[in-house]
Amino acid sequence: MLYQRSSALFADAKKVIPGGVNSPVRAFKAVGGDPIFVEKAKGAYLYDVDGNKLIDYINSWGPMILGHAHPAVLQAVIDKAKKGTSFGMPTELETEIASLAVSMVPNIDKIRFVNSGTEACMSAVRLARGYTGRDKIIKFAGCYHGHSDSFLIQAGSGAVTFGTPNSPGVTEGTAKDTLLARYNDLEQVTAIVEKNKEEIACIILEPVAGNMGCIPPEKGFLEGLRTLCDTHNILLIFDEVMTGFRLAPGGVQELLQVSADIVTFGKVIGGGLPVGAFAAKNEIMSHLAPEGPVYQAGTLSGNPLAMAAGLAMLTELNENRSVFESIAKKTEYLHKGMASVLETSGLPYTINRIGSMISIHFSETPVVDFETAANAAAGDHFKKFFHGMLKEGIYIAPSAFETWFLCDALTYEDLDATIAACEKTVAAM
Ligand code: KE4
Repeated sequence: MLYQRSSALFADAKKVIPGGVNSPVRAFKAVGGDPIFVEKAKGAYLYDVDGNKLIDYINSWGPMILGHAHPAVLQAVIDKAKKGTSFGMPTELETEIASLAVSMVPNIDKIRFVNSGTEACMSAVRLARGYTGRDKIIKFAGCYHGHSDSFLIQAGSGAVTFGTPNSPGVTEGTAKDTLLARYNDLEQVTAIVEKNKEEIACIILEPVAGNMGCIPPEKGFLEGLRTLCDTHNILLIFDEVMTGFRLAPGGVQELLQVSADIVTFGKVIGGGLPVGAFAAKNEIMSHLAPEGPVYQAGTLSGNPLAMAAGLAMLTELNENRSVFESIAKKTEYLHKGMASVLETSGLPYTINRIGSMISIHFSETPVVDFETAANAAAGDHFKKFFHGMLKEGIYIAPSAFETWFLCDALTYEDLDATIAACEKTVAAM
């Protein structure tokens, strides 16, 4: 595989875009080398500017659950674009996609569309604070809810601490209201709540974590958070930007039968166009402007093209619900194939998987939180694995702190090719 043109384009990009990318994770900083520039994509495949064809396990970080350039999504956008691209006025289309989303997802009466997962999570926290009249939030080390100030707080060693900003520009004033806990550690969260009685507006988490690799909740964790929130009148926010409309039509609330008070969405809900959303029962959503006092707004929120893509995507998923089992089976097949290779490699490894989300960690010990994920990511095993797979034409996340996202356009031949690539890669490590 040659990447000359990608490297040349990257050099050009760096002259006019900070770091040459519009989102840091794309820059390959965690694995080294120059990022790959894409020419086009179709189904399960990426075609880069050097003419390489790659099997894609990122799928734009989740949205492309049916594969790239899905005909129904493309046609919807093309048809809508002919009628104009943005009005800043309500359209019937927004009601259509809102109604469909509300019919698919448990425990929500209303949904507000925004333009990114960050906006959805930021707005959900503001709504929780406005609804409860409380200031503090609890988040979990290793969970990512976008780049809003309140979320860019990282525990030191995973111990509970008042957040200290880990990004310049996040003020101490903001950080003090973000309390940090360890994922899957219910005891610790309970202690934080006890210590901050009546001050916590919400607990926000990825109900299945995907930003420290894929880390499913341990048995009882989500249920325990639900009980804790009910006892202390705290709102439970499920950040389903990754898991929503991916792990089940109704997301994790449906898959694991645990209810959230507010749910946030992104990625799949936009079918690859910029869409985020947050949703809850009317009792909470009625606090949102213009109905209530909690302000939130956006020029391009509910944009016709984005709504058309999202509606086409959700319609496909709603009408072909066997897709969810199909990609879960493909993910299980891939898991078993790679595990059989890694088992005899002599390398320490563990594979986390749920539905169509999967990640490999080069660690003997189970990866259940940020600390164990960080320990597994130390050293250069992942970096070698990433580049080895890339050399074999397989594109996985360029960071150990990401999950892979499978799409239903993958064939079992693609999966076999991936397992074969894994075998060659691991043999050379
Ligand atoms: P966006 O603002 O990037 O649309 O969504 C933020 C977000 C919120 N919540 C969860 C659970 C997320 O995973 C994300 C964004 N995910 C990353 C990938 N880990 C997006 C990729 C990127 O940052 O470029």
